[in-house]
Amino acid sequence: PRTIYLKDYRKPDFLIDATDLNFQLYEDGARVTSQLHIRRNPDADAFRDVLELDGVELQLERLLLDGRTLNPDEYQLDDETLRLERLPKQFVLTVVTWIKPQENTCLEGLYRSSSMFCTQCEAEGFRRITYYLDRPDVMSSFTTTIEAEKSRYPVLLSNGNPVASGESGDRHWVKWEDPFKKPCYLFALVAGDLEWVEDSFTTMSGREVQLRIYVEPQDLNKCSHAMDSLKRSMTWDEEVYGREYDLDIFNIVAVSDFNMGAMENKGLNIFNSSCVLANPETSTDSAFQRIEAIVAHEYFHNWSGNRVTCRDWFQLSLKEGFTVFRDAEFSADMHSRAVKRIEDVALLRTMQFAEDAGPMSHPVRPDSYMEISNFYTLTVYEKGSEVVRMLHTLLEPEKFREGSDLYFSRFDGQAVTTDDFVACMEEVSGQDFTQFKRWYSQSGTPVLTVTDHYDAETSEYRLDVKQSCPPTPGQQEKQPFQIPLAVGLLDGSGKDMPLTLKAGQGDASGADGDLTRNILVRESEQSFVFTGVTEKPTPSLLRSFSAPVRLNYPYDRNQLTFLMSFDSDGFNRWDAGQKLAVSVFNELINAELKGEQVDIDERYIDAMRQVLLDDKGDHAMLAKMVQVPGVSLLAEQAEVVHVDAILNARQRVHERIGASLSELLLSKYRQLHAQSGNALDSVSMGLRAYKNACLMLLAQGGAQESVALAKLQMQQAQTMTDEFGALAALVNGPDIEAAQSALADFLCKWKKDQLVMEQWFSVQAASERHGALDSIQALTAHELFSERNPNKVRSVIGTFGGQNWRHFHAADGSGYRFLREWIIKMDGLNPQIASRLLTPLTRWRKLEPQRSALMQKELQEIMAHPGLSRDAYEVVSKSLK
Ligand code: HT7
Ligand code: ZN
Repeated sequence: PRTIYLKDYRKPDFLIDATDLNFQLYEDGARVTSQLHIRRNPDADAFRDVLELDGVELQLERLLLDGRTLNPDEYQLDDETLRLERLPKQFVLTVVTWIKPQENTCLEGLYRSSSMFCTQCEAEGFRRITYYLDRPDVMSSFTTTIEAEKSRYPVLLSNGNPVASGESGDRHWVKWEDPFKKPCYLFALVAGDLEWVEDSFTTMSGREVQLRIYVEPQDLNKCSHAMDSLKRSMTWDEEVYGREYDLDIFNIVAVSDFNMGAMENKGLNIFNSSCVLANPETSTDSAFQRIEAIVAHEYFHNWSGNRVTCRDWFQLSLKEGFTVFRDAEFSADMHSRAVKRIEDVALLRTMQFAEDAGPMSHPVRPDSYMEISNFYTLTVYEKGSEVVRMLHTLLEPEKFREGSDLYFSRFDGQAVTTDDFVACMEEVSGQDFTQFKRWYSQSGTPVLTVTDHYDAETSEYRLDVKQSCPPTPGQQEKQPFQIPLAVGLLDGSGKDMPLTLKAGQGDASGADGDLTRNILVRESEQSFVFTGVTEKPTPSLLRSFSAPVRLNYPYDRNQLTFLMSFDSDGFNRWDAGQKLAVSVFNELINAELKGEQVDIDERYIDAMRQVLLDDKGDHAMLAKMVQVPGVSLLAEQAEVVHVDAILNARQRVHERIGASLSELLLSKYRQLHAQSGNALDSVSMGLRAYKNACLMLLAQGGAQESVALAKLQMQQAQTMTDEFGALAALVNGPDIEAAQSALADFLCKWKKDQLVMEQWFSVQAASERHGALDSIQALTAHELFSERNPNKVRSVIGTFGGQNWRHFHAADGSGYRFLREWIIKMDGLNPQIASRLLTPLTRWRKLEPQRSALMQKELQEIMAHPGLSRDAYEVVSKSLK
């Protein structure tokens, strides 16, 4: 496959001013007639008189130029392009294609999900519908007419507003008009026998917007949470960003077969049903929170993505990084800011850091790709959001808002770049972000190594900061980054000391006397001196995770327990606990590798005890504080991953927590259980999260009492959080029979609900006890499993590869072999899904030699498979390089 480079970007030679689409939908296929009003681009870099339209798996039925049918010798057609030459300056091209949505298993373009037709066009799906200039910088006015059998497809939807409709015989049609120009990746169509819930929203200028969520009839009772979330998002975007919705209607549709979470098509968002449907009986609190965040994310794209879009796909983070930042701030405002930050940083540290250190490592703005779908990554999304967060920190909220206002007004209706975005931030703040922009162009996770020195005589406290960034594919050497490092200094009683930075010793945001200062690290080695520091402080570094870096500071365990108790920064209190836990784990792992026995440091158990004894703290936060670091985090932090040693260390820690803290855990559990109830507010959710964390710790520690408690909780549960929390505790607890019978009861109760069943599949696929390979194979043979449904494949195969460290990494290589077989099977059906399943195998270089060799062998087998998709080829070939 061909590699596409950012440096080769050229403006389009032709523009499409208007796109009129007509869809005739049938049971055996669809006829698409498009009328494209095309003209030469007056601003083209160097005009070439060749129009190359993208098209994949299309049957071309007719092609007309200004109404005249073209003969096959007047154009050239191959697998991916339709080429026309010697064209007038301006013309109407009519293209008639026949496509087969029924046979579309890759779920790009127009496809069937259950009994409906739906589309997914980002990034390059539109070319599977008709021949087109399928690139985001070609923006066009769309009208769409959909015609289908009325009884099967009473609902016909597209972007914009419905402007006409009619019927003839058993068929009907609706014409939609989108008043905003858009690139074709934002096109959408849905046809089906759907029902809907409706509400309305009055915008800040007083316009009334009709809001609808369309679902299959059995899901009507699962829409209210998404609707409320949508209205909250609309209000928040008006209040925080001054962004008003711009159409008269906003539609959401839930579909069960979808490759990602959701899609922000203009005025017609399409959602994976798991990311929009919820009610308390069937959905956990985490699902409620995830849905709220995704509804917000897609809605926010209306401005950050749709009104202002990307010039090319290298700029993907322009819309995704910014929109993730926006949705994270929304969630932080709706719930606990510290908890949201903890969740986001935990994801970044375990998954994005691993990506950035692996063979697919790429900058936030990649400079090349073979298949763009492979670049919808944690780096583009989550690290991209961290980059925007740093700009927010550097500008502070008011200036950042000014910059965002300038960006939206200057580039409204245009397709632009991350440089354009940063230029707006420079312009309003007067800051120079030349160095800062390295965050977009350099890959890899920077490492900050900090040491300190206190001088009692001068009352000066100095931080010596070194930065470096490891080599990544294609980037051996890195230039220093501009890094905002948030610092606080605690006195002996745990209080923040006012901070004064010595003049001439680097810059920092904020003012002298502030309790947290963002010092600006720009050099590879730099020192910062604080004056008036009356005693040797304990530094609280990288508060709120002010930059996406690895921080090395030689904390001793006493300092960490001190920070856990006293740091005024909630995130850093949690992080001190994490650091303490990781250092204890590393000690255990290293000892085991040397064949030695060490005791588990009592300070860790004591710190856990202190958390459990805390009666005042926020429960959602305490739930995070008692969590034992997962295998993925420990593996990510290791130089070489020794799976058995990590699993054994975790087992020992869990047993020790069970032995030392089970009384406390039991009483905490009982206390929280009595308080938690079934309400959906943040406080109740926090209580349930903490309660279920205690139950899980009891179960993992082997406490027999956990079995009876979990059974009872399951029987009496009024929310899925409690029911599923109890099931998970049984599945990870000491009584295998109790777990089997709970799984059977759960299946019997919920087998009609696909989304609940996805949870049932994944709790088993992740389980060290119940997720041995033969059980996983049995799950894939289950009548409710379907290889055509991405959610099911993710629940079983994705969870097994990504979370089940014991059985996926079985020493005989059986887990790797199984995954390879599934990757090859899925590659023939749905390459995007196959490519994502590859991730755990791509980490082979980090594993100890025997496992590493077994994993590498499976990758080589995949590589040798004939007809491998471009998606899988890119990932496998880069992993083996
Ligand atoms: N912008 C959306 C991206 C997306 C997507 C990309 C590739 C293949 C399928 C997809 N479905 C949705 C999602 C978002 O970030 O909002
Ligand atoms: Zn997005």
